[in-house]
Amino acid sequence: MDVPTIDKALALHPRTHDGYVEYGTAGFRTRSHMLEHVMFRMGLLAVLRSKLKRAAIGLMITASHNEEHDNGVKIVDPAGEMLEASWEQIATELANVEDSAVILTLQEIVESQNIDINTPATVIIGRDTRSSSPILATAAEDGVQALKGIVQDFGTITTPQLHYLVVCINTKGSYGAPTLQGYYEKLTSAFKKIRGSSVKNGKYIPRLILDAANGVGAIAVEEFKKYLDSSISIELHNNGNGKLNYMCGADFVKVQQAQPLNVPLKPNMRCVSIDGDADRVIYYYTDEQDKFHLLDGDRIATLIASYFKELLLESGLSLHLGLVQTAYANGGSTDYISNVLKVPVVCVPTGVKHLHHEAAYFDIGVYFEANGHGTVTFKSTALEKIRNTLQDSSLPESARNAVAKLLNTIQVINQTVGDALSDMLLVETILHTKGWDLTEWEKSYKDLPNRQSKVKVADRTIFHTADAERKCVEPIGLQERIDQLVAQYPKSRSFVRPSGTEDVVRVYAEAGDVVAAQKLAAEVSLAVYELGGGIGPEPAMPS
Ligand code: NG1
Ligand code: ZN
Repeated sequence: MDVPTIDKALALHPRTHDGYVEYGTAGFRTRSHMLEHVMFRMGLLAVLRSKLKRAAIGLMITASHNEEHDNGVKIVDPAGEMLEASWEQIATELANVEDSAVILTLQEIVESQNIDINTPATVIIGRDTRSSSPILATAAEDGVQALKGIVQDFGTITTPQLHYLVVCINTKGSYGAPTLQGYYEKLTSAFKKIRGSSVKNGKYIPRLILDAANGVGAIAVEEFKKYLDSSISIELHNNGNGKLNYMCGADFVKVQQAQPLNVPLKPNMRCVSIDGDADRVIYYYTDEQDKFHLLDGDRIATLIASYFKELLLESGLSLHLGLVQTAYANGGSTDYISNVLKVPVVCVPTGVKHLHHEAAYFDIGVYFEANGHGTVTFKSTALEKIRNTLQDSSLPESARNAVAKLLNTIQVINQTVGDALSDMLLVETILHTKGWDLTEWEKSYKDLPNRQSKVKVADRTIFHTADAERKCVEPIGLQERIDQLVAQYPKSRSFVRPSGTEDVVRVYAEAGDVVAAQKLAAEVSLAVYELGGGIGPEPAMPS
């Protein structure tokens, strides 16, 4: 390690405040002015991780669906997955030590992880459109260069594009060409091939309205449009002409269960919202009575799983298909998956890192958070089996067609991480194949009415959960109180957990009717406030 060089760079990005930052659900995320030294140090850390893994590591500078004043960084491991859990603690420690202890901490990491410091390192950097992102990206680059790592800066890109690029670079192009052009070409050429020239089918019309949350996804949508030609028409709104994530985007639409700002909705028109870094997607429409209908991540997961199940049946392929959800999945969807689709379903803690990991146990693993973050993973052995089956000339033509369709569909999917725009192309492919509009899609099952709320507490680290976050073990007594409240409402369920991206405790409640869901969410919020050290105004009961 070249100590004078690191020292010099360190002086450019000093730790100017003593707020504690933690590697949470999706990396570090907080007010942007608290992050410059964190970015510099994550540049350093990414170099060490790259040396250890002998592969390129990714750094994505974004705070996703948070407000403009926040920012953050997600570290991407060589196979495109989120940073390995054991390194989250290492990252947190390095982010928080005094400037004077940085070099010592780096040396400790090198020793404890047995890193050969002479191994070359590459760090791939991307950033979203926030005004704080360029400065933070520079800090990260300075960190990489201080440890003599090579920086590959892709500038302003979406989070899933960064994951894609990391995988392509590390697999020397076998997943796809390691360029943005490669990304757009791979996804869109498969999409266009599947739909062919008859872009309309039954109730399916190749037209949609897209709300890009005024984020980086808008840039990607404009690019996609060039490659998609006339295969689908996308009317883009919130393209950056308004405030990032303000009353728009996938998170707003999902949590508020309402239409976004500045998107002119026509009755029954298919609408899509993505989030600020384009890794979440949500569908919705308003009917003739102006009633809002949401088709969220659970709905997308079930659509995809049912489609793969059909393709597997038609092709005669015997592969293990499974679905992964979190506690936020609507009870209506879980019922439908288990009892109608009859596909195995697993529940894991919040955060794609948990979902992705679990999905990888299935030959074909469909995973989605209710908020619209998810994708499909395929085991390499499954891919091989599918490819070999295509060569089997003894198969009936219908089975061969199903296998070919399966292979093309796989190309539309960004398997490296949830990708709003790849997921959208996949949903569009399935709706087109089935000849469905959103009302047809919605018929498959009924969502239970649900509410999400947030409670501010003095210290959210006192909250501990178990059973994939469905039970709260601390503060003591809170779970008993939740159980008593839940027992008052038929078909209800509620749980609480500390957020990993905001300084709040989240409350989820669902019940047989809307009023009950609202009341339950409010009562559980009050219990959190009373037993968990709530601060500020007491949660209000619905009027
Ligand atoms: P937290 O803040 O830990 O609830 C939120 C989402 C996660 C995930 C991350 C990362 C909900 C309830 N939580 O995490 O699912 O997407 O942000 O962006 O939607
Ligand atoms: Zn996001």
